[in-house]
Amino acid sequence: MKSTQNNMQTISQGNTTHLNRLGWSPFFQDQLGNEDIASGIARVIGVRRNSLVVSQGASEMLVTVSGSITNTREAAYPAVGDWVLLQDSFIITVLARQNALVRKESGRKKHKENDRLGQDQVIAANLDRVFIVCGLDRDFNLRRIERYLTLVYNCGISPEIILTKADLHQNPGECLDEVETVACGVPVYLVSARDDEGVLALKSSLPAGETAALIGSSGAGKSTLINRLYGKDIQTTGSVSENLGKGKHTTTNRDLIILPTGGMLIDNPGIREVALAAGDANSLSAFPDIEKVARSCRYLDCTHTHEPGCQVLIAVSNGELNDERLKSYQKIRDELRYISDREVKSAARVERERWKGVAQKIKTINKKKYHR
Ligand SMILES: Nc1nc2c(ncn2[C@@H]2O[C@H](COP(=O)(O)OP(=O)(O)O)[C@@H](O)[C@H]2O)c(=O)[nH]1
Ligand SMILES: [Mg+2]
Ligand SMILES: [Zn+2]
Repeated sequence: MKSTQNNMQTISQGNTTHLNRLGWSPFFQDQLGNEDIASGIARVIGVRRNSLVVSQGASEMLVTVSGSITNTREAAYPAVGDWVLLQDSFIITVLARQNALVRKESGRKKHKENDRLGQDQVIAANLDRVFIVCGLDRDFNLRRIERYLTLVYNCGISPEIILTKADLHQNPGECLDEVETVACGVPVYLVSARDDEGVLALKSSLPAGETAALIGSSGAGKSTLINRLYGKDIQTTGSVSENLGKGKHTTTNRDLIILPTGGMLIDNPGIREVALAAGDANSLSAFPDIEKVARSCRYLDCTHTHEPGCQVLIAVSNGELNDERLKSYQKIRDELRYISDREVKSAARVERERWKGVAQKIKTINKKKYHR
């Protein structure tokens, strides 16, 4: 206890005001032990192929990851938004995350051959909010929004929705109404390149010291929006940058942007496939309307596909629930079941291996005993 207090003093004498601006909080402070006093604290604001950009509030630097971290699981590797401890220009510790936006690694085909799912990939860590960005052009898709909502809820973060390119749609208000039917109370913002109204509303909702991540398809307008919120073109936008962007993400591009107003935004390269990571298949926060009706189904484990006394099917036939939305719900639910089954199985396999090892040891011990 005493050492923590000493430690706090040491840090507060240092650069804690700078760190607070980056979102430093007691949650992270409490993780520090006495031995950390000499280390620098920093937040990851950019991830490059072989290095990371970190900020200490007043200064930024390029660092690499120490060997012990390189060898850990993908999910434990520092991600944008992580708080880390530095020694020289090495990251030696990644502090425990308050939360993380996680999805399955893309390129599942590669893993299919091995009959296993991709690893969890951390998109961003330590977030106050996540904005799902969707353009009112070809990008507009309610089913994809539902998948994103599920992804974010499953990470324990409250999602919000931003509809961009309102200027490209004849009747953006109609889209807004449609999205509100799947948003179920989640805030929805409408923005356009043509006017400032929506952007200003969004801007005023971003307090200093808070971190928000933007996710959505490539081309949805995330970087354009960040530039407008920033008041200057700092992120590359458009299809040209997307083609160049693959693996060539230049160092001029930041992943975590600190707005002049103090709020922080995490830009993300477009997600081609919304691959859900694990989540509770029996409670889908993105579908409160369906789950509410489902509570009156005759069977507790009703799948809402054929069961007699299924209130969900009745609601669909009455037109109270949308059929497409029910299908989307069932698809997501089945997917999450599949993922958690796989994870349980692989955990069971690990356990079996462990016991095999233990049994082997016991055998050897017994052999020694009896052959004495
Ligand atoms: N008409 C219109 N075009 C937009 C708007 N926002 C973005 N764009 C365009 O959409 C393209 C992709 O935008 P970008 O910000 O790079 O998308 P990102 O991949 O999500 O970062 C660019 O050519 C932008 O100029 C908008 O509100 N209206
Ligand atoms: Mg972009
Ligand atoms: Zn049912």
